[in-house]
Amino acid sequence: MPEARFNFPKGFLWGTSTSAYQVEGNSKNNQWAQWEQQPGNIAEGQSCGLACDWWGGRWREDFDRAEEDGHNALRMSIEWARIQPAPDRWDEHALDHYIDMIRGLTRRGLFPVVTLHHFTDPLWVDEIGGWENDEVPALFAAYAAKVVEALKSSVTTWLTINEPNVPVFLGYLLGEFPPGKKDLGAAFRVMTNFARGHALAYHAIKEEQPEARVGFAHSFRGFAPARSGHPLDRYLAGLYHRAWNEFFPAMFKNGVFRLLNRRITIPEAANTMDFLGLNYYSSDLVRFRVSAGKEGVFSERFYPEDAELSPNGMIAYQPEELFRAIEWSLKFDVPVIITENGTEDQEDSFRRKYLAAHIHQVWRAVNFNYPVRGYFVWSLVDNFEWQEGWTRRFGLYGLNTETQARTRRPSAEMFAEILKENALTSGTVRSYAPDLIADLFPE
Ligand code: IFM
Repeated sequence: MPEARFNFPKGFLWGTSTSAYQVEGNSKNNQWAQWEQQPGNIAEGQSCGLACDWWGGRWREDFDRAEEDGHNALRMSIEWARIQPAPDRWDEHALDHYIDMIRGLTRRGLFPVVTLHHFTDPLWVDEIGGWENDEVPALFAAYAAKVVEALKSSVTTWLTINEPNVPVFLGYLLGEFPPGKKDLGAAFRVMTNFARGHALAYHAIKEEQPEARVGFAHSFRGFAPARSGHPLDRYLAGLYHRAWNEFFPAMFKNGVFRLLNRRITIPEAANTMDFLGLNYYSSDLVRFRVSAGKEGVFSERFYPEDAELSPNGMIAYQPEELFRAIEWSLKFDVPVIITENGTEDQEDSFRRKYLAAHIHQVWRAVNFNYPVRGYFVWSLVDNFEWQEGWTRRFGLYGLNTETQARTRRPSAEMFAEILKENALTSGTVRSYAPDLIADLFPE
């Protein structure tokens, strides 16, 4: 049977995403390392430990894997606590280490996309109150300038902050991330300071490197009313959408945003997004309830009853929502990179279908001429999944944390085949995700 193909444009970025704390290992000088020590914070009492040992040099073998699999890009992050271990000290050796890693990427033909902040803060920042302290945005911008000065000969594409909405919700409303608070006032303050931190870093980076492309990585979730005709479900789904999805990108376009009874104005944040990094995994239904849920809001969020779920129930299979997210993002009028998409799946029984279906949605968007420039799988190798520890395995490659051995999952093979073709073909889908063949390539 002749092969059918969904082709991608030449130069489309294909790669994986990682973050420093989750892969480097032996990262002790930040608030997450401290948070891990407190009983009850991490699943099964686990800890990050050596992680994938990138700080010990195993980035080399993993970058080789990415190159061998035909990736042309890789997203990694820089650990603020390593670069600035104390307020008055820059660690030039740590900078050299990252310079080596970035050279390691470019030598292998992997275009570097670099995140400056991915959930972790140096302990000294935590000790002055973290992002609740209004001084922290400027401190972050100074660190960003330092990194950009050191890496600008090889890096042009920067993400200031990864998913600022996640630590706001999980750290200040749900108590699942450090500092473990449930305090709406603090959540507002941190949200505002993340936005200021992004804005100040954007301007500092541009000053250092005018040709830089600067964005942030945004966690998008769809929120739909559980009962479409129910006014409170509708109101709450809209509220989640505004708070979770709209606040940061709208602020980086307009410099102002209204949420609940507040009008937050940050003039220097206007027009500080050269592109949008979109991280998409799943979407929720929202239902009103008479008592306050764990987020302090009178609602509950859940996946549709008939949704197919990842093995631990963490991710729901709703690929069309990625297309919807891309359509929603068009109003910001900037190019989009899918900076994260993927699923936990130790046995690789669900991931191939999940990835193929989402890549198909990206193709649909590209086919509509929407400005999507790249797609990054979370993640290259299993890594430390924050409060879930090692119980959630997101890698194209499995990791044995005892021996540091990597195992190539079939999803890595499938991704390599897609990249080799620069297309999702019927042959690939038939071999790796046969359940999708009738949907994607109907006869
Ligand atoms: O592992 C995380 C990552 O750090 C941020 N985005 C979501 C991933 C999977 O949960």
